[in-house]
Amino acid sequence: MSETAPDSADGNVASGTGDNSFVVVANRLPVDMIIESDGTKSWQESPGGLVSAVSPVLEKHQGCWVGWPGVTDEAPEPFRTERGVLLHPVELTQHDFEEFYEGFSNATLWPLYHNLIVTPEFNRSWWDAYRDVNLRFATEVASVAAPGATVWVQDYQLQLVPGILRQLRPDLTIGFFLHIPFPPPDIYRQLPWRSEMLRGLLDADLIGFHLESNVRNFVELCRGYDMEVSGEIKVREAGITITLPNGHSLGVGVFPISIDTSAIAATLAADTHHESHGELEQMHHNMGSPSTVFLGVDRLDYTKGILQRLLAFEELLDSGALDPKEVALVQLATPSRERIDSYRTTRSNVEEAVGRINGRFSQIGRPVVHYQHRSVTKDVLMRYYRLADVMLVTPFRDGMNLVAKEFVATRADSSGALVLSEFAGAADELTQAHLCNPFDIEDIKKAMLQATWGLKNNPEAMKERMSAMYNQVMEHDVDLWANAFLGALGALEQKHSV
Ligand code: GDG
Repeated sequence: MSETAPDSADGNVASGTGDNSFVVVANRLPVDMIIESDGTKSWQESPGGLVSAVSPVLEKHQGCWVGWPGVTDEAPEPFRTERGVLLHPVELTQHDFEEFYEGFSNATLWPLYHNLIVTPEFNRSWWDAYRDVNLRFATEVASVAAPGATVWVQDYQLQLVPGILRQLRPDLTIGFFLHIPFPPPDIYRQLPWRSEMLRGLLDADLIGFHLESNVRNFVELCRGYDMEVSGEIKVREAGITITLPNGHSLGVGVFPISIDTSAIAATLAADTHHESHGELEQMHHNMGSPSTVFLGVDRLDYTKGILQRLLAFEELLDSGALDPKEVALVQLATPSRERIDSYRTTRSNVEEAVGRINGRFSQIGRPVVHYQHRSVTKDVLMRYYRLADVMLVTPFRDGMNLVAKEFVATRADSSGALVLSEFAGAADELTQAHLCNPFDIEDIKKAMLQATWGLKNNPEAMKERMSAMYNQVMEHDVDLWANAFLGALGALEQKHSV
């Protein structure tokens, strides 16, 4: 956990002078405020892929991050982190949290954009809250951004911000990046507020998506609204131009997000020290020294397919294809959106399966499934990645999935194997993984067995596969993603101002 201290001596702090030339706005700040029962307040890293990807970018630019501090009815003063990022908190009330965050963002948009894995709920008062909170975020950004600043709006919770910001501050250059999939138009069109939502987004100068298929869906939707679309889909470029009836034009492109490979390399290098003290061996020993360690690392979310991979593992143990004395599965499940019904159900199904599998196949003192419903530090997470023989990433749908890339980045020695869902965005790039259809338990089982068999019987071919994926991740890191997006945004800005 990284702790940051408010630094009220900073010149920018709390002044709201609008002198920030680069502003990122996201629903959450990269740190959450923790309030202990005695009222003591501290900060800890907030979970999730957006923070993992965007934090290193802002640290490099020494920019300003506008977002919610993770607790309701609290408005801490802006402060600068140890790494030089100015954090500008936006207050959310308990009502906002329930209706904007849990409601519209995570019970309407999240399932809608993830192809209806659960049924989205459409609730008019949640939409009102979404509009109110988007207005608040946009107003905060307008107050901190310098004249002519670049503002990078992040993700599905803030799709109205570009439109509001364009009204408030026509001088700004506005980029938008969607971290989750963009659904086929037929699904998007279920949204009762589809036109207003789309209109809000289209006031950006550049919209980025992870995948070509996301851009295709978006462009098809825009064509349905009689917008002029030109150009062709390009990767790391704004290949498509959309022109609105009012003359505003924007770029659209594929910008596959990635990970901070140099930070991972630094963590791994520092961890060599621990290894010399046998930390990794000790962890392996504590698990009962299994010959194959399977690993899952996910926010506990129904999109991630955690239950399906557990059921596949159970069937493999049941059939004797895997020997419970030889294998172990570690599942790290970070708590997420815990009050939403579908998340509660997912947790209870996962925990029931963990209990049942351990009841059926474990020895006393030697569980076959090691399950943790808490977050771990980045250092510890890296050690789990290193410990794993077979990484299991089996989402039903995922914008990208950084966990798959992080695991691969720990494999400079080309060891191990990755079982990866075809429906994770990362499958477009990590084509040497053992790909599987997460809706088909037989297919997950097949991929798990092929990976296990390959590591034992065909190590050279497995090394070639991992080495190809390692090179792919190393050559396409988060810097490339951010530089490509911001470069394309800068080029559009110049074009407009000529
Ligand atoms: C969204 C999209 C897209 C997980 N547990 C712990 C921990 N993590 C970190 C991982 C990774 C991140 O959280 C999870 O990122 P993912 O990409 O896998 O998934 P989402 O949170 O759903 O992210 C996704 C992403 O945005 C970026 O655009 O790839 O498709 O859904 O970095 O390492 N970190 C720590 N402790 C944990 O216990 N410290």
